[in-house]
Amino acid sequence: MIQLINAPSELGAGTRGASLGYKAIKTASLHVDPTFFKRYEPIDVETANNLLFEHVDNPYGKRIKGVVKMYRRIAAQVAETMDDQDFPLVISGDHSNAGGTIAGVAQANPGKRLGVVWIDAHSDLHSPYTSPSGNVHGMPLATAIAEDNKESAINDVRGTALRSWDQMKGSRQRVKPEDIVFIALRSSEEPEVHLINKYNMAVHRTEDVREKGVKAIYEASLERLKDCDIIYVTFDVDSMDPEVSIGTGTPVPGGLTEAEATEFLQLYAANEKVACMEFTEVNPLLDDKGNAMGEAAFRCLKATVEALEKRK
Ligand code: 6HN
Ligand code: MN
Ligand code: MN
Ligand code: MN
Repeated sequence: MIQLINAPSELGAGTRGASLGYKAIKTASLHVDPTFFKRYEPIDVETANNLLFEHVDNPYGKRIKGVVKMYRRIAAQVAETMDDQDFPLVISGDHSNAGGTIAGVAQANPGKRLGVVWIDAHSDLHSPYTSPSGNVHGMPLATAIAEDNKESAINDVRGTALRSWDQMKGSRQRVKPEDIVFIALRSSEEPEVHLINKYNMAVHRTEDVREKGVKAIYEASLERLKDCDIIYVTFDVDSMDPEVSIGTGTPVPGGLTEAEATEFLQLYAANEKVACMEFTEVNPLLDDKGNAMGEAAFRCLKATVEALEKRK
């Protein structure tokens, strides 16, 4: 059974509104498939968005204590869902939550090698030592590989931010860095590029998708992850071009079309190795075309769920 998990935390984002992403997607469903969220009623993860109203005291890991709280809650829910042999499909507010999702997948699958497909304009490989913004949604993938990247440090991190960061990244890698594949990546800062090169992570840019086609890139990603037992696929909607995805916190030109994104999601959803997926970073407050982003995300979600259903 597919289990939607609604985790509308926006503590890791730099702009406000991603906690409304799930509501935007649900509202969009009314025009397209009004019974969808009755058939796939999500489990709600309790948020800590009340912390948005408190003073930010960690410039290099803004609201990081709250993000750690969300990690624990999301990891527990994802692990429980997998223990129940259901498929967790997480709809999260900002992308920091994905670190909790990955922790939950790892927890429920001890001894299994976990690969990650990161469909995103960004690589989200920062640590508090390297982050240019201090926004924790730029850090989840570094927690999955337990990477400080101190050799690229630009920030002098101390105190509670450090303790929270150590809690987030845990003491061991949940994912091997060479088991990460990026799709539609086009905005990384220097410390992230350093890690991508150091660990030889696989990168497929939008141009590569255009040149070779979605299917070929999908197949290349599977070849790369052939020694992995299970795969987690994350879908940051800013992987799509701002023409589709203006309703997101950090849009970047040169992204996927909705059709390309949908084809990727359908292919991954149909693959038995894929054990968990996540949709993230829908922000209707930034959408200048009504709820266009929520509508596109809902169409992508529906196509994903239909492909998952066909597996059985
Ligand atoms: N996301 N690399 C930038 C930063 O502030 O760390 C942007 C991160 C965006 C994160 O979209 O999930
Ligand atoms: Mn992201
Ligand atoms: Mn992004
Ligand atoms: Mn709007």
